[in-house]
Amino acid sequence: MPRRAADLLVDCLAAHGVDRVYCVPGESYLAVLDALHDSNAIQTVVCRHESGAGFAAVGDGKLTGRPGIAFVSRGPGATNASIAVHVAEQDAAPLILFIGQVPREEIGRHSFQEIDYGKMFGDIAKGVHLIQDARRVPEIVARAFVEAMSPTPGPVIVVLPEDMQEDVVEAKATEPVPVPHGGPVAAEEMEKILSRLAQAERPLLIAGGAGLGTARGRTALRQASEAHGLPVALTFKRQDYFPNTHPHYAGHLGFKMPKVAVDRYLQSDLILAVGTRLGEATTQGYTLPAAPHPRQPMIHVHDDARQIGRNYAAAHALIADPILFLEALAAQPGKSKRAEWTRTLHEPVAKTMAWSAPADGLLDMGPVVAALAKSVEKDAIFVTDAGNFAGWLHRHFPFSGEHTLVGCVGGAMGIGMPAAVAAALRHPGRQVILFLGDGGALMTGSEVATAVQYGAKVKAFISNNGSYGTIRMHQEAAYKRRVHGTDLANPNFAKWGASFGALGLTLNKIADAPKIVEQTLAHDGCVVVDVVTAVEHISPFATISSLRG
Ligand SMILES: Cc1ncc(C[n+]2csc(CCOP(=O)(O)OP(=O)(O)O)c2C)c(N)n1
Repeated sequence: MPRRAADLLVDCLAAHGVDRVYCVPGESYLAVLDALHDSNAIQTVVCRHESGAGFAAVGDGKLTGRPGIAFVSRGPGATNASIAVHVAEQDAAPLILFIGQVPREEIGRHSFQEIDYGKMFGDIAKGVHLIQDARRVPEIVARAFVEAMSPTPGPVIVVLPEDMQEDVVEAKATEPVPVPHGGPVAAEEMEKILSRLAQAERPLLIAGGAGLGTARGRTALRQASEAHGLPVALTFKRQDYFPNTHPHYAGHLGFKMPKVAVDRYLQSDLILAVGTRLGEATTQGYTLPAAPHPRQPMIHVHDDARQIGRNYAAAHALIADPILFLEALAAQPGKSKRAEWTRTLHEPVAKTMAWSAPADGLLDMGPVVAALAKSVEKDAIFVTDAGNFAGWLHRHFPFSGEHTLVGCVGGAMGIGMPAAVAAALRHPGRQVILFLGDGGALMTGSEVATAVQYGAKVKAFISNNGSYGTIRMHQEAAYKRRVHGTDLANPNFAKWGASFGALGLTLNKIADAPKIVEQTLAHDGCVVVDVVTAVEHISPFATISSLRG
Protein backbone atom coordinates (compact mmCIF):
# COMPACT_ATOMS: atom_id res chain seq x y z
CA MET A 1 0.00 0.00 0.00
CA PRO A 2 1.43 3.44 -0.90
CA ARG A 3 2.51 5.42 2.13
CA ARG A 4 3.96 8.76 3.11
CA ALA A 5 7.75 8.65 3.40
CA ALA A 6 7.58 9.98 6.97
CA ASP A 7 5.36 7.05 8.00
CA LEU A 8 7.64 4.65 6.19
CA LEU A 9 10.62 6.09 8.07
CA VAL A 10 8.93 5.65 11.45
CA ASP A 11 8.00 2.06 10.54
CA CYS A 12 11.61 1.39 9.54
CA LEU A 13 12.84 2.70 12.89
CA ALA A 14 10.36 0.48 14.72
CA ALA A 15 11.48 -2.49 12.58
CA HIS A 16 15.01 -1.79 13.82
CA GLY A 17 13.87 -1.96 17.43
CA VAL A 18 13.80 1.77 18.11
CA ASP A 19 11.50 2.50 21.06
CA ARG A 20 12.52 6.08 21.88
CA VAL A 21 13.74 9.13 19.98
CA TYR A 22 15.05 12.41 21.39
CA CYS A 23 14.28 15.63 19.58
CA VAL A 24 13.83 19.35 19.45
CA PRO A 25 11.08 20.06 16.93
CA GLY A 26 11.57 22.08 13.75
CA GLU A 27 9.50 23.04 10.75
CA SER A 28 11.84 21.06 8.53
CA TYR A 29 10.55 17.70 9.74
CA LEU A 30 6.92 18.30 10.65
CA ALA A 31 5.82 15.25 8.64
CA VAL A 32 8.06 12.94 10.71
CA LEU A 33 6.69 14.44 13.94
CA ASP A 34 3.22 13.82 12.55
CA ALA A 35 4.13 10.20 11.81
CA LEU A 36 5.58 9.77 15.32
CA HIS A 37 2.28 11.08 16.70
CA ASP A 38 0.64 7.82 15.64
CA SER A 39 3.42 5.46 16.68
CA ASN A 40 2.69 3.15 19.60
CA ALA A 41 6.15 1.63 19.34
CA ILE A 42 8.21 4.79 19.66
CA GLN A 43 8.22 7.33 22.48
CA THR A 44 9.15 10.88 21.49
CA VAL A 45 11.16 12.68 24.18
CA VAL A 46 11.26 16.39 23.53
CA CYS A 47 14.35 18.16 24.86
CA ARG A 48 15.27 21.80 25.57
CA HIS A 49 18.34 22.09 23.38
CA GLU A 50 19.57 20.02 20.45
CA SER A 51 22.83 19.29 22.26
CA GLY A 52 20.63 17.80 24.99
CA ALA A 53 18.73 15.66 22.47
CA GLY A 54 21.98 14.55 20.83
CA PHE A 55 23.74 13.82 24.13
CA ALA A 56 20.71 11.88 25.41
CA ALA A 57 20.81 9.76 22.24
CA VAL A 58 24.56 9.21 22.73
CA GLY A 59 23.91 8.14 26.34
CA ASP A 60 21.19 5.75 25.18
CA GLY A 61 23.50 4.32 22.51
CA LYS A 62 26.26 3.77 25.06
CA LEU A 63 23.89 1.85 27.33
CA THR A 64 22.22 -0.31 24.70
CA GLY A 65 24.99 -0.81 22.15
CA ARG A 66 22.40 0.14 19.51
CA PRO A 67 22.19 3.54 17.86
CA GLY A 68 20.62 6.24 19.98
CA ILE A 69 18.25 8.28 17.81
CA ALA A 70 17.90 12.05 17.69
CA PHE A 71 15.84 14.27 15.37
CA VAL A 72 16.75 17.92 14.90
CA SER A 73 15.92 20.68 12.51
CA ARG A 74 18.22 22.01 9.76
CA GLY A 75 20.88 24.75 10.24
CA PRO A 76 20.38 25.98 13.82
CA GLY A 77 19.23 22.59 15.11
CA ALA A 78 22.01 20.69 13.37
CA THR A 79 24.73 23.06 14.58
CA ASN A 80 23.44 22.81 18.15
CA ALA A 81 23.45 19.01 17.90
CA SER A 82 26.92 18.79 16.38
CA ILE A 83 28.66 18.40 19.75
CA ALA A 84 26.94 15.05 20.20
CA VAL A 85 28.17 13.89 16.80
CA HIS A 86 31.72 14.71 17.82
CA VAL A 87 31.31 12.90 21.13
CA ALA A 88 29.81 9.84 19.44
CA GLU A 89 32.90 9.68 17.23
CA GLN A 90 35.36 10.16 20.10
CA ASP A 91 33.50 7.76 22.40
CA ALA A 92 32.72 5.11 19.77
CA ALA A 93 29.02 5.44 20.60
CA PRO A 94 26.44 4.39 17.99
CA LEU A 95 24.25 7.35 17.05
CA ILE A 96 21.92 8.20 14.19
CA LEU A 97 21.11 11.89 13.88
CA PHE A 98 18.20 12.71 11.57
CA ILE A 99 18.20 16.27 10.27
CA GLY A 100 15.36 18.00 8.44
CA GLN A 101 16.52 19.76 5.29
CA VAL A 102 15.22 22.41 2.91
CA PRO A 103 13.03 21.11 0.05
CA ARG A 104 14.94 19.30 -2.70
CA GLU A 105 14.54 22.05 -5.29
CA GLU A 106 16.13 24.53 -2.87
CA ILE A 107 19.20 22.45 -2.07
CA GLY A 108 22.43 24.17 -3.09
CA ARG A 109 20.91 27.67 -3.25
CA HIS A 110 22.13 28.65 0.21
CA SER A 111 18.49 28.66 1.22
CA PHE A 112 17.11 29.61 4.61
CA GLN A 113 18.95 27.55 7.28
CA GLU A 114 20.51 25.31 4.64
CA ILE A 115 23.81 23.51 5.32
CA ASP A 116 25.70 20.94 3.28
CA TYR A 117 25.89 18.24 5.97
CA GLY A 118 28.39 16.17 4.04
CA LYS A 119 30.86 19.02 4.38
CA MET A 120 29.82 19.95 7.91
CA PHE A 121 30.19 16.47 9.37
CA GLY A 122 32.82 15.19 6.95
CA ASP A 123 35.52 14.78 9.58
CA ILE A 124 33.43 13.34 12.42
CA ALA A 125 30.54 11.24 11.05
CA LYS A 126 30.95 7.71 9.72
CA GLY A 127 28.46 8.53 6.98
CA VAL A 128 26.19 11.36 5.84
CA HIS A 129 23.21 10.28 3.72
CA LEU A 130 20.79 12.61 1.96
CA ILE A 131 17.54 10.85 1.07
CA GLN A 132 16.43 12.31 -2.24
CA ASP A 133 14.16 9.46 -3.28
CA ALA A 134 11.56 8.39 -0.73
CA ARG A 135 11.60 4.83 -2.06
CA ARG A 136 15.11 4.49 -0.67
CA VAL A 137 14.13 5.28 2.93
CA PRO A 138 14.24 1.59 4.04
CA GLU A 139 17.58 0.95 2.35
CA ILE A 140 19.25 4.05 3.81
CA VAL A 141 17.87 3.51 7.31
CA ALA A 142 19.17 -0.08 7.30
CA ARG A 143 22.54 1.15 6.09
CA ALA A 144 22.69 3.82 8.78
CA PHE A 145 22.18 1.18 11.48
CA VAL A 146 24.92 -1.08 10.10
CA GLU A 147 27.28 1.84 9.70
CA ALA A 148 26.63 3.19 13.22
CA MET A 149 27.13 -0.19 14.89
CA SER A 150 29.90 -1.81 12.87
CA PRO A 151 33.40 -1.55 14.34
CA THR A 152 34.26 1.11 15.39
CA PRO A 153 30.73 2.29 16.34
CA GLY A 154 30.01 5.97 15.80
CA PRO A 155 27.71 8.65 14.41
CA VAL A 156 25.75 8.56 11.16
CA ILE A 157 23.76 11.48 9.76
CA VAL A 158 20.59 11.03 7.72
CA VAL A 159 19.29 14.15 5.99
CA LEU A 160 15.57 14.42 5.21
CA PRO A 161 14.45 17.11 2.74
CA GLU A 162 11.16 18.54 3.93
CA ASP A 163 9.20 17.78 0.74
CA MET A 164 10.61 14.24 0.45
CA GLN A 165 9.00 13.39 3.79
CA GLU A 166 5.55 14.01 2.23
CA ASP A 167 6.13 11.86 -0.88
CA VAL A 168 3.81 8.89 -1.13
CA VAL A 169 5.62 5.76 -2.24
CA GLU A 170 5.22 2.04 -2.53
CA ALA A 171 7.92 0.51 -0.30
CA LYS A 172 8.18 -1.91 2.59
CA ALA A 173 10.01 -1.30 5.87
CA THR A 174 12.99 -3.62 5.50
CA GLU A 175 14.27 -5.82 8.28
CA PRO A 176 17.62 -4.97 9.89
CA VAL A 177 20.74 -6.02 8.02
CA PRO A 178 23.26 -8.09 10.04
CA VAL A 179 26.08 -6.02 11.49
CA PRO A 180 29.51 -7.41 10.55
CA HIS A 181 31.78 -8.50 13.39
CA GLY A 182 35.08 -10.29 13.72
CA GLY A 183 35.12 -14.09 13.77
CA PRO A 184 37.00 -16.41 16.12
CA VAL A 185 40.78 -16.07 16.43
CA ALA A 186 42.77 -18.52 14.30
CA ALA A 187 44.59 -21.17 16.34
CA GLU A 188 48.05 -20.27 15.04
CA GLU A 189 47.54 -16.57 15.94
CA MET A 190 46.48 -17.61 19.41
CA GLU A 191 49.49 -19.84 19.82
CA LYS A 192 51.89 -16.99 19.02
CA ILE A 193 50.17 -14.71 21.50
CA LEU A 194 50.08 -17.38 24.22
CA SER A 195 53.77 -18.00 23.76
CA ARG A 196 54.56 -14.28 24.13
CA LEU A 197 52.41 -14.16 27.26
CA ALA A 198 54.07 -17.21 28.75
CA GLN A 199 57.50 -15.64 28.28
CA ALA A 200 56.55 -12.30 29.78
CA GLU A 201 57.34 -11.62 33.42
CA ARG A 202 55.55 -8.32 33.75
CA PRO A 203 52.72 -8.26 31.21
CA LEU A 204 50.05 -5.54 31.35
CA LEU A 205 46.58 -5.88 29.87
CA ILE A 206 45.20 -2.50 28.80
CA ALA A 207 41.50 -3.04 28.15
CA GLY A 208 38.78 -0.69 26.99
CA GLY A 209 36.84 0.54 24.02
CA ALA A 210 33.12 0.50 23.55
CA GLY A 211 32.67 -3.22 22.93
CA LEU A 212 33.95 -4.72 26.18
CA GLY A 213 31.37 -3.12 28.46
CA THR A 214 28.69 -5.80 28.06
CA ALA A 215 28.19 -8.42 30.78
CA ARG A 216 29.80 -10.98 28.47
CA GLY A 217 32.76 -8.68 27.78
CA ARG A 218 33.35 -8.04 31.49
CA THR A 219 33.23 -11.76 32.29
CA ALA A 220 35.67 -12.53 29.46
CA LEU A 221 38.02 -9.81 30.68
CA ARG A 222 38.05 -11.09 34.25
CA GLN A 223 38.45 -14.71 33.22
CA ALA A 224 41.28 -13.92 30.79
CA SER A 225 43.05 -11.88 33.45
CA GLU A 226 42.72 -14.67 36.00
CA ALA A 227 43.74 -17.41 33.57
CA HIS A 228 47.02 -15.66 32.77
CA GLY A 229 47.80 -13.64 35.89
CA LEU A 230 47.38 -10.40 33.96
CA PRO A 231 47.05 -7.05 35.73
CA VAL A 232 44.31 -5.01 34.07
CA ALA A 233 44.51 -1.26 33.50
CA LEU A 234 41.28 0.21 32.12
CA THR A 235 41.22 2.92 29.49
CA PHE A 236 39.92 6.45 29.97
CA LYS A 237 36.34 6.45 31.36
CA ARG A 238 35.98 2.66 31.08
CA GLN A 239 36.69 2.12 34.77
CA ASP A 240 33.53 0.07 35.26
CA TYR A 241 34.64 -2.90 33.13
CA PHE A 242 36.58 -4.72 35.86
CA PRO A 243 36.05 -5.05 39.63
CA ASN A 244 38.23 -2.33 41.14
CA THR A 245 38.89 -4.34 44.31
CA HIS A 246 40.15 -7.37 42.37
CA PRO A 247 43.85 -8.03 43.09
CA HIS A 248 44.51 -7.81 39.34
CA TYR A 249 43.02 -4.32 39.04
CA ALA A 250 45.84 -1.98 38.06
CA GLY A 251 43.87 1.26 37.79
CA HIS A 252 42.12 3.65 35.48
CA LEU A 253 44.19 5.44 32.87
CA GLY A 254 42.82 8.94 33.37
CA PHE A 255 44.25 12.32 32.47
CA LYS A 256 47.28 13.67 34.30
CA MET A 257 48.24 10.62 36.28
CA PRO A 258 51.15 11.18 38.65
CA LYS A 259 54.49 10.31 37.05
CA VAL A 260 55.24 7.60 39.62
CA ALA A 261 52.12 5.76 38.52
CA VAL A 262 52.98 6.02 34.82
CA ASP A 263 56.51 4.79 35.56
CA ARG A 264 55.09 1.73 37.32
CA TYR A 265 53.11 0.74 34.24
CA LEU A 266 56.10 1.32 32.02
CA GLN A 267 58.05 -1.36 33.89
CA SER A 268 55.92 -3.93 32.04
CA ASP A 269 57.74 -6.13 29.55
CA LEU A 270 54.69 -6.85 27.38
CA ILE A 271 51.58 -4.79 26.69
CA LEU A 272 48.42 -6.52 25.56
CA ALA A 273 46.03 -3.79 24.37
CA VAL A 274 42.53 -5.15 23.79
CA GLY A 275 39.56 -3.32 22.29
CA THR A 276 41.15 0.08 22.77
CA ARG A 277 42.09 2.72 20.20
CA LEU A 278 44.91 3.79 22.57
CA GLY A 279 43.81 7.40 22.57
CA GLU A 280 45.66 10.41 23.90
CA ALA A 281 44.10 10.43 27.39
CA THR A 282 44.54 6.70 27.98
CA THR A 283 48.15 6.73 26.82
CA GLN A 284 49.04 9.89 28.80
CA GLY A 285 49.79 11.78 25.62
CA TYR A 286 51.17 8.77 23.71
CA THR A 287 53.75 7.90 26.37
CA LEU A 288 52.10 4.82 27.93
CA PRO A 289 52.96 2.96 25.75
CA ALA A 290 55.41 5.23 23.98
CA ALA A 291 54.49 6.12 20.38
CA PRO A 292 55.32 5.15 17.75
CA HIS A 293 57.63 2.42 19.09
CA PRO A 294 56.67 1.16 22.54
CA ARG A 295 59.60 0.28 24.80
CA GLN A 296 58.15 -3.19 25.26
CA PRO A 297 56.55 -5.44 22.64
CA MET A 298 52.85 -4.72 22.24
CA ILE A 299 50.06 -6.97 21.07
CA HIS A 300 47.17 -4.85 19.80
CA VAL A 301 43.80 -6.53 19.35
CA HIS A 302 40.92 -4.56 17.83
CA ASP A 303 38.00 -5.39 15.59
CA ASP A 304 38.54 -2.38 13.35
CA ALA A 305 41.64 -2.59 11.16
CA ARG A 306 41.83 1.22 10.97
CA GLN A 307 42.62 1.43 14.67
CA ILE A 308 45.74 -0.73 14.58
CA GLY A 309 49.07 0.66 13.40
CA ARG A 310 47.82 4.25 13.33
CA ASN A 311 49.90 5.63 16.20
CA TYR A 312 51.73 2.54 17.31
CA ALA A 313 53.93 -0.13 15.78
CA ALA A 314 52.53 -3.26 17.39
CA ALA A 315 54.73 -6.35 17.58
CA HIS A 316 51.59 -8.38 16.93
CA ALA A 317 48.57 -6.75 15.27
CA LEU A 318 45.40 -8.79 15.39
CA ILE A 319 42.02 -7.89 13.92
CA ALA A 320 39.53 -9.78 16.07
CA ASP A 321 36.43 -9.33 18.14
CA PRO A 322 37.89 -8.36 21.54
CA ILE A 323 35.38 -10.45 23.47
CA LEU A 324 35.98 -13.57 21.38
CA PHE A 325 39.71 -12.97 21.78
CA LEU A 326 39.48 -12.71 25.58
CA GLU A 327 37.25 -15.76 25.73
CA ALA A 328 39.80 -17.71 23.71
CA LEU A 329 42.54 -16.49 26.04
CA ALA A 330 40.52 -17.51 29.10
CA ALA A 331 39.94 -20.96 27.62
CA GLN A 332 43.70 -21.63 27.41
CA PRO A 333 45.09 -20.78 30.85
CA GLY A 334 48.80 -20.06 31.17
CA LYS A 335 51.03 -18.67 33.87
CA SER A 336 48.36 -17.53 36.31
CA LYS A 337 50.58 -16.44 39.18
CA ARG A 338 52.47 -13.20 38.87
CA ALA A 339 51.67 -12.14 42.41
CA GLU A 340 54.55 -9.75 42.95
CA TRP A 341 53.96 -7.87 39.68
CA THR A 342 50.18 -7.65 40.04
CA ARG A 343 50.65 -6.46 43.63
CA THR A 344 53.04 -3.73 42.50
CA LEU A 345 50.30 -2.35 40.27
CA HIS A 346 47.28 -2.97 42.48
CA GLU A 347 48.54 -1.83 45.86
CA PRO A 348 49.01 1.89 45.14
CA VAL A 349 45.57 2.04 43.53
CA ALA A 350 43.97 0.23 46.46
CA LYS A 351 45.70 2.53 48.92
CA THR A 352 44.24 5.69 47.41
CA MET A 353 40.81 4.19 46.83
CA ALA A 354 39.71 4.62 50.44
CA TRP A 355 38.72 8.22 51.09
CA SER A 356 39.84 9.99 54.23
CA ALA A 357 38.81 13.49 55.30
CA PRO A 358 41.35 16.14 54.25
CA ALA A 359 43.35 17.82 57.00
CA ASP A 360 42.11 21.30 56.06
CA GLY A 361 38.49 20.22 56.50
CA LEU A 362 37.43 21.74 53.17
CA LEU A 363 34.61 20.16 51.20
CA ASP A 364 35.24 18.48 47.84
CA MET A 365 33.46 15.59 46.12
CA GLY A 366 35.35 13.01 48.22
CA PRO A 367 32.82 12.62 51.05
CA VAL A 368 29.98 12.33 48.53
CA VAL A 369 31.79 9.50 46.78
CA ALA A 370 32.64 7.84 50.10
CA ALA A 371 29.00 7.97 51.19
CA LEU A 372 27.82 6.66 47.82
CA ALA A 373 30.32 3.80 48.00
CA LYS A 374 28.59 2.66 51.19
CA SER A 375 25.03 3.05 50.04
CA VAL A 376 24.41 2.74 46.28
CA GLU A 377 22.97 -0.41 44.81
CA LYS A 378 25.38 -2.80 43.17
CA ASP A 379 24.10 -2.09 39.67
CA ALA A 380 23.85 1.69 39.99
CA ILE A 381 24.60 3.74 36.88
CA PHE A 382 27.03 6.65 37.25
CA VAL A 383 26.96 9.43 34.69
CA THR A 384 29.70 12.04 34.68
CA ASP A 385 29.96 15.33 32.87
CA ALA A 386 33.46 16.53 31.95
CA GLY A 387 35.56 18.25 34.58
CA ASN A 388 37.80 17.67 37.57
CA PHE A 389 34.91 16.94 39.95
CA ALA A 390 34.67 13.48 38.32
CA GLY A 391 38.22 12.73 39.45
CA TRP A 392 37.03 11.91 43.00
CA LEU A 393 34.69 9.27 41.61
CA HIS A 394 37.49 7.72 39.55
CA ARG A 395 39.86 7.76 42.49
CA HIS A 396 37.66 6.74 45.40
CA PHE A 397 34.71 4.73 44.09
CA PRO A 398 35.25 0.97 43.90
CA PHE A 399 33.37 0.03 40.74
CA SER A 400 32.16 -3.52 41.33
CA GLY A 401 32.10 -4.76 37.76
CA GLU A 402 28.29 -4.54 37.84
CA HIS A 403 28.11 -0.77 38.16
CA THR A 404 27.93 1.15 34.89
CA LEU A 405 29.87 4.33 34.19
CA VAL A 406 28.67 6.61 31.41
CA GLY A 407 31.46 9.15 31.04
CA CYS A 408 32.61 11.21 28.12
CA VAL A 409 35.81 9.93 26.53
CA GLY A 410 35.69 12.97 24.26
CA GLY A 411 35.70 15.26 27.31
CA ALA A 412 32.75 17.39 26.23
CA MET A 413 31.00 19.34 28.94
CA GLY A 414 27.23 19.14 28.81
CA ILE A 415 26.76 15.41 28.28
CA GLY A 416 25.93 14.81 31.94
CA MET A 417 22.31 15.76 32.50
CA PRO A 418 20.98 14.58 29.11
CA ALA A 419 22.82 11.25 29.28
CA ALA A 420 21.52 10.78 32.83
CA VAL A 421 17.98 11.39 31.58
CA ALA A 422 18.52 8.73 28.92
CA ALA A 423 19.95 6.32 31.50
CA ALA A 424 17.04 6.80 33.88
CA LEU A 425 14.50 6.29 31.09
CA ARG A 426 16.34 3.22 29.76
CA HIS A 427 16.76 1.65 33.22
CA PRO A 428 13.96 2.98 35.45
CA GLY A 429 14.69 0.30 38.06
CA ARG A 430 18.34 1.28 38.57
CA GLN A 431 19.78 4.19 40.51
CA VAL A 432 21.18 6.87 38.22
CA ILE A 433 23.79 9.05 39.93
CA LEU A 434 24.98 12.11 38.05
CA PHE A 435 28.14 14.12 38.77
CA LEU A 436 28.20 17.63 37.33
CA GLY A 437 30.37 20.71 37.71
CA ASP A 438 28.83 24.15 38.02
CA GLY A 439 30.18 24.72 34.49
CA GLY A 440 28.49 21.75 32.82
CA ALA A 441 25.36 22.17 34.96
CA LEU A 442 24.53 25.46 33.30
CA MET A 443 25.39 24.22 29.81
CA THR A 444 22.74 21.49 29.48
CA GLY A 445 21.47 21.16 33.04
CA SER A 446 18.15 22.59 31.91
CA GLU A 447 17.41 19.09 30.61
CA VAL A 448 16.44 18.48 34.24
CA ALA A 449 13.13 19.82 32.91
CA THR A 450 13.07 16.84 30.54
CA ALA A 451 13.87 14.52 33.47
CA VAL A 452 10.93 15.88 35.44
CA GLN A 453 8.61 15.91 32.41
CA TYR A 454 9.25 12.22 31.65
CA GLY A 455 9.72 10.91 35.20
CA ALA A 456 13.46 10.21 34.89
CA LYS A 457 14.68 9.89 38.48
CA VAL A 458 18.13 11.42 38.15
CA LYS A 459 20.15 12.07 41.32
CA ALA A 460 22.45 14.98 40.44
CA PHE A 461 25.39 16.13 42.57
CA ILE A 462 26.70 19.50 41.38
CA SER A 463 30.22 20.48 42.44
CA ASN A 464 29.69 24.18 42.99
CA ASN A 465 33.21 25.63 43.29
CA GLY A 466 32.45 28.90 41.49
CA SER A 467 34.95 28.07 38.79
CA TYR A 468 35.62 26.36 35.50
CA GLY A 469 37.96 24.49 37.80
CA THR A 470 39.77 22.23 35.35
CA ILE A 471 40.84 25.21 33.29
CA ARG A 472 41.68 27.16 36.45
CA MET A 473 44.00 24.28 37.36
CA HIS A 474 45.78 24.46 33.99
CA GLN A 475 45.86 28.23 34.28
CA GLU A 476 47.46 28.13 37.75
CA ALA A 477 50.04 25.65 36.50
CA ALA A 478 50.92 27.61 33.36
CA TYR A 479 50.39 31.23 34.45
CA LYS A 480 50.55 31.32 38.25
CA ARG A 481 48.04 33.59 40.02
CA ARG A 482 46.77 35.05 36.73
CA VAL A 483 43.19 33.85 37.09
CA HIS A 484 41.17 35.10 34.16
CA GLY A 485 37.98 33.96 32.49
CA THR A 486 37.45 31.04 34.84
CA ASP A 487 35.49 32.46 37.83
CA LEU A 488 31.75 31.82 37.91
CA ALA A 489 28.88 33.45 39.79
CA ASN A 490 26.27 30.76 40.30
CA PRO A 491 22.61 30.47 41.20
CA ASN A 492 21.58 28.59 44.31
CA PHE A 493 21.50 25.17 42.67
CA ALA A 494 19.15 23.68 45.27
CA LYS A 495 16.56 26.37 44.52
CA TRP A 496 17.33 26.12 40.81
CA GLY A 497 16.65 22.36 40.87
CA ALA A 498 13.52 22.84 42.94
CA SER A 499 12.17 25.39 40.48
CA PHE A 500 12.10 22.60 37.87
CA GLY A 501 10.26 20.25 40.22
CA ALA A 502 13.24 18.30 41.53
CA LEU A 503 14.05 17.95 45.23
CA GLY A 504 16.74 20.56 45.91
CA LEU A 505 19.30 19.94 48.67
CA THR A 506 22.47 21.69 49.80
CA LEU A 507 25.62 20.06 51.14
CA ASN A 508 28.16 22.44 52.64
CA LYS A 509 30.05 20.42 55.20
CA ILE A 510 31.82 17.09 55.14
CA ALA A 511 29.97 15.65 58.12
CA ASP A 512 26.58 16.02 56.41
CA ALA A 513 27.51 14.00 53.31
CA PRO A 514 26.14 10.59 54.50
CA LYS A 515 22.82 12.16 55.53
CA ILE A 516 22.39 14.11 52.28
CA VAL A 517 23.36 11.11 50.15
CA GLU A 518 20.86 8.96 52.04
CA GLN A 519 18.11 11.56 51.56
CA THR A 520 18.97 11.81 47.85
CA LEU A 521 18.83 8.08 47.24
CA ALA A 522 15.62 7.70 49.27
CA HIS A 523 13.71 10.33 47.29
CA ASP A 524 11.40 8.85 44.69
CA GLY A 525 12.11 11.41 42.00
CA CYS A 526 14.67 13.74 40.58
CA VAL A 527 17.13 15.34 43.05
CA VAL A 528 19.60 18.20 42.61
CA VAL A 529 22.25 18.52 45.32
CA ASP A 530 24.24 21.74 45.47
CA VAL A 531 27.61 20.55 46.79
CA VAL A 532 29.38 23.72 47.86
CA THR A 533 32.96 22.63 47.15
CA ALA A 534 36.16 24.57 47.85
CA VAL A 535 38.01 25.66 44.74
CA GLU A 536 41.22 25.19 46.78
CA HIS A 537 40.69 21.45 46.22
CA ILE A 538 41.08 21.87 42.49
CA SER A 539 41.55 18.15 41.75
CA PRO A 540 42.02 14.95 43.74
CA PHE A 541 45.75 15.29 43.03
CA ALA A 542 46.37 19.02 43.64
CA THR A 543 45.33 22.10 45.56
CA ILE A 544 45.55 25.68 44.36
CA SER A 545 48.17 26.31 47.08
CA SER A 546 50.29 23.40 45.88
CA LEU A 547 50.11 24.64 42.28
CA ARG A 548 51.14 28.14 43.38
CA GLY A 549 53.79 26.89 45.78
C1 LIG B 1 31.82 21.93 25.69
C2 LIG B 1 33.15 22.18 26.33
N1 LIG B 1 33.61 23.44 26.46
C3 LIG B 1 34.79 23.68 27.04
C4 LIG B 1 35.56 22.66 27.50
C5 LIG B 1 36.89 22.94 28.19
N2 LIG B 1 36.76 22.56 29.60
C6 LIG B 1 37.17 21.39 30.09
S1 LIG B 1 36.85 21.19 31.71
C7 LIG B 1 36.23 22.76 31.81
C8 LIG B 1 35.74 23.31 33.12
C9 LIG B 1 34.76 22.44 33.82
O1 LIG B 1 34.23 23.20 34.85
P1 LIG B 1 33.18 22.63 35.86
O2 LIG B 1 32.07 21.97 35.16
O3 LIG B 1 32.78 23.72 36.78
O4 LIG B 1 33.98 21.48 36.64
P2 LIG B 1 35.33 21.61 37.48
O5 LIG B 1 36.46 21.48 36.50
O6 LIG B 1 35.30 22.91 38.21
O7 LIG B 1 35.33 20.44 38.42
C10 LIG B 1 36.23 23.39 30.57
C11 LIG B 1 35.74 24.76 30.35
C12 LIG B 1 35.06 21.35 27.32
N3 LIG B 1 35.74 20.27 27.68
N4 LIG B 1 33.84 21.14 26.76
